[in-house]
Amino acid sequence: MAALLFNSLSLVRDTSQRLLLLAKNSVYGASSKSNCHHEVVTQSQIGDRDILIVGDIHGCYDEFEELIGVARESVNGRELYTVCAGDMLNKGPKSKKVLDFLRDLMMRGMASAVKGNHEEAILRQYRLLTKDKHYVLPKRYTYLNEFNQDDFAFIERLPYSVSIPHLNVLVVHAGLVPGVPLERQSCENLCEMRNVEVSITFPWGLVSTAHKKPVRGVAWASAWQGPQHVYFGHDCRRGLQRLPFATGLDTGCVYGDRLTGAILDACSGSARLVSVEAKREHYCGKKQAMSGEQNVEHS
Ligand SMILES: [Mn+2]
Repeated sequence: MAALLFNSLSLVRDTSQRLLLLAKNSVYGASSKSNCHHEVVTQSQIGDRDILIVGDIHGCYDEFEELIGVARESVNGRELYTVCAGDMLNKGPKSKKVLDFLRDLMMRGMASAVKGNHEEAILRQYRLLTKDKHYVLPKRYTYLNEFNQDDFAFIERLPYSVSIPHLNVLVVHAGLVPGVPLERQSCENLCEMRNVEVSITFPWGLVSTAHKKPVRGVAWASAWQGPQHVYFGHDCRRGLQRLPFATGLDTGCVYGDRLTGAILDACSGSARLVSVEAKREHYCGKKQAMSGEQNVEHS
């Protein structure tokens, strides 16, 4: 790929050899994230297990446990491989329990998970705590007092994407800029974007800009044309999204709606959805989140 950098702009050729000028807030090159890495899950790791991909859990442990149970029942009690699409923690009532449960699944080779913007937010609080021993956690983060160093290290190690190549599937928390290879996507966008704006600019060609708020451009998933099918969360405003090459799974469990997962057939990768109802409204703020007006960190 040819690449040319101009301050905050870069000119690259995309996977279809079209010229792309990537603006700031868009994608190119190394991320500022300190630990921006990607995980690949191979066929030999998964074996003959179907895969359950789960949308934003946000500390809703009871619903998460129930969803896994319902999903297992639907495959006649067989073991599943679970992949969480980010924002497993924060906002909801039992983040520590979700973390412990997920880590246990991972240690037994039964799960993977990507980092979401809420895991990033937790790590920011952790960095403030380690920098200043007098730092007082904001009220909404006081539950982090239950977390130990290993817990934060676990969150830090989470990848920004999980690829399942033999099923042509990719899992990220928020989105991708169409036409740009995974290794050139910015990790900020992978866990925060909602929209993409593509415009033709003389003499550069196509300009792709990612937006965190769904104000300008279109839902990135509607512009995504593969090659992988992407499963993602983060966008409870749009809720369930079923598109030819992308499936959005954030159905607002923490706001009292549903927790949704996709069960992928081990051989064909074909997906069917499964969901459970939220036990209650765990977090007030649905109106703001649904309107897309909230600060991205809080949505
Ligand atoms: Mn999110």
